[in-house]
Amino acid sequence: MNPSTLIAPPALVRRAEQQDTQAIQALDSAHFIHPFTDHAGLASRGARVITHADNIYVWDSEGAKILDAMSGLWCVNAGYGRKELADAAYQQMMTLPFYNSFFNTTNVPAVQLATKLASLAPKVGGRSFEHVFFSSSGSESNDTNVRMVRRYWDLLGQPQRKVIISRNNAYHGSTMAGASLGGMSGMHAQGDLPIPNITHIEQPHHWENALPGESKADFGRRAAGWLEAKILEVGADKVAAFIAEPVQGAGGVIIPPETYWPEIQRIVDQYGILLISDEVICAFGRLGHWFAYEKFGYRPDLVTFAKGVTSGYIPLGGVMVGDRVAKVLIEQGGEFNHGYTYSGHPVACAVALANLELMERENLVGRVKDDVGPYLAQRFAELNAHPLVGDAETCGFVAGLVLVKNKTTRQMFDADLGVGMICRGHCFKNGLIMRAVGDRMIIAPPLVMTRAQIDEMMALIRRCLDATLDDLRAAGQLA
Ligand code: PXG
Repeated sequence: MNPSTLIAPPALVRRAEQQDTQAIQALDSAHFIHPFTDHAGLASRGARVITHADNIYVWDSEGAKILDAMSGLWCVNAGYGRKELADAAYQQMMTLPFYNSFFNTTNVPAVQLATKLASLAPKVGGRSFEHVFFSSSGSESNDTNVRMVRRYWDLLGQPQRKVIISRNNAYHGSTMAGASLGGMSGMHAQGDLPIPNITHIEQPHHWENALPGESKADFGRRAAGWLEAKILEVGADKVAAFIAEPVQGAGGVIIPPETYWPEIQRIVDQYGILLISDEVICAFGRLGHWFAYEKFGYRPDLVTFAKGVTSGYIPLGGVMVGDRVAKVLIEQGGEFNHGYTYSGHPVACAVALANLELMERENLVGRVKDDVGPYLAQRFAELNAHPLVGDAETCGFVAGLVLVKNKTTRQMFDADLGVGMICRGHCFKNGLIMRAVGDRMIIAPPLVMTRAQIDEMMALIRRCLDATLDDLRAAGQLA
């Protein structure tokens, strides 16, 4: 490790720098159980130690500067190194670092944030979101959704409405309810999931699930129809809610056809079931709107949020509770026996307020919608000409492409080859963080990214695709 190659890390971080990378890796392996990690494999390689960050870049303990096209984990919307957010946390910690909001108490930042979020949530079809329930993560928020939805139907005298319909390959978190709502078979296989009364339909993934020659529009309507078929299979009087991400994130940036959401809205309306929009990734400017349901024009009853609300600077999540549910819970519900120690944490809420203020001041949402978002769309679509690339498309500031063996026949590579991981390896080597989901390569850049930085990122992506192509040619996997 050569600390002199590091660019002005803050003092606190520098202390970690002065330790040896290998020593940190050894301690990491000895004591730290990471999320979703094969620890035997990690111990043999050693974890990459990320030490500091600024704007859209992170640095590791070996001094490598890496363009973070994943915003940390879909969350650092305002970019790294924002002093305003650190100041907000400091001020709030010195004023009131913690107090609970259980026993008829409240705190000012939580009230202000709830008010602010209510004002930012667009009203569609006469429905509004005047109420917010706070948690500390997306997973907790989705557990809250399950509790709230069941409570709602109990209060309405329909306790048999227990079933929540979700989608295969969805991600809704890692708690028991979150993982059950999610449609990740690898997660279900560990832990006897899903929990009862959660069932799944197929995702609206045109590339994988369309019939030969089926247009995106036709496929979108057909894919929405799977919800109606499932409602009828379960029994319409037993279905409580449908939950979905506006655009599936962790599943590989699966962007639904434009016809999908309107048809979903028609179906949930027809059967009177609640609609939950899980916007943990998609809200707070990611798709060029404060909330993504506005982009697609549907009317959810509950909206899950987390990540971007604080730009990831501090854990905070929650549920925007629409009038339909709030009215019943508040007017008929009495005490709802649910809540977390950190619901409405004053420091987290103060940081969120500072983050939203910063996003407004810098028009981060508007520029994704009208400026850098369309520019990214244009530049990313150019990748469709690359011999390895199928279906490169963006939605606001998320983007995905699939690495294919044959573009015309849509033949994929043998999964054992791990082509996505080969590409991801090249990305790291070339100073770019891009995620692989199977053979899909995905990005979700910080919203502060400039056009020049988009060009810089696209040059890196192209270089990594070329290097992957060279490897595959050398291995005789391509013509
Ligand atoms: N819902 C959605 C839509 C998410 O993307 C969660 C809920 C859970 O949030 P918490 O804060 O409990 O993690 C998420 C989280 C990936 C990846 O590999 C994505 C997430 C988390 C971890 C990894 O892309 N999204």
